[in-house]
Amino acid sequence: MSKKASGFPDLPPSLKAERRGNIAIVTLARDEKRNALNDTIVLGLEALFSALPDPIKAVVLNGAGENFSAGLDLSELAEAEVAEAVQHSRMWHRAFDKIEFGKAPVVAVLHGAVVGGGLELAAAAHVRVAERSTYYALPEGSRGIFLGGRRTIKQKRLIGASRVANMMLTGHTYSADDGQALGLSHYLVDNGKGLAKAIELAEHIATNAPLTNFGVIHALPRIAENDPASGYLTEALMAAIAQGSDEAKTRLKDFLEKRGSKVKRG
Ligand code: 1HE
Repeated sequence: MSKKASGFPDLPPSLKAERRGNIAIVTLARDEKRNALNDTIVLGLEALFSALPDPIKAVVLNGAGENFSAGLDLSELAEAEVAEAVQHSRMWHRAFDKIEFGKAPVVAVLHGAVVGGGLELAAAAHVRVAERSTYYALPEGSRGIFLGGRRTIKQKRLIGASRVANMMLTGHTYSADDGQALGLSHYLVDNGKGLAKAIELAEHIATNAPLTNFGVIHALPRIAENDPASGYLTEALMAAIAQGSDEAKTRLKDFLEKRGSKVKRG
């Protein structure tokens, strides 16, 4: 995809990206279909997160209108053959991998429906801010389909396979409060306050040492999945790489010479 003056690749009208300093604000802009994720949006996300401009150090991902996302665009799979459906699922895997294992940490703003593939998209982000209107559901059972966007793995880690099974089998919906207690969101805020909170968090993330952010995105989840011996080795290597950087040396010296910030009470 060609790049525009903004540095972002050309995107479809249903996906918007704007720069705000070194933050990108990415918006699912398909409110008329409740931000249902069709191939155009999923491919747009893949293109965008594959080619974030260099100055971007953190991304805020949100949805236009009253909902984050109603999940998979059901009209697109209605006629698909088995082979097409496999490729479709693999396309989602590819696109969401670019988000989760990309160049910059992603903060998602959740509100209204966070459903099916919309929950999968939210799960690909590194930090989630939920407004009180948020609700979470996996209606695959009633649609006759199955998880297709990495949730089998990812949501098992987030909320456990047994909760995923219950949501799919019974259509159980979790509220914003439930989601906060379960760890689906990290922050719970009043309606209309999510974007500002996410921007504040993204601006903080953008000030971190780049190698620490890299380690959190790329090393931390792999360490957690490694067998313990390999995990410890990966952790030691990542720690040494981060600590050995000039950036770390400067920041440590700044603190020791009373120029660095202090940790604030929660
Ligand atoms: C859609 C979709 C969609 C809305 N695909 N078109 N996801 C679902 O099973 C959720 C299905 N959607 C809903 O249950 C409801 O739309 C909502 C609760 C999210 C919102 O309700 P509401 O009353 O605000 O909106 P609406 O009137 O239902 O929808 C507005 C329009 O969006 C309408 O189209 P219109 O042409 O009649 O105006 C809807 O058809 C359309 N729309 N959601 C297509 N999902 C990789 S595996 C992933 C597997 C999954 O994601 S399964 C979950 C699928």
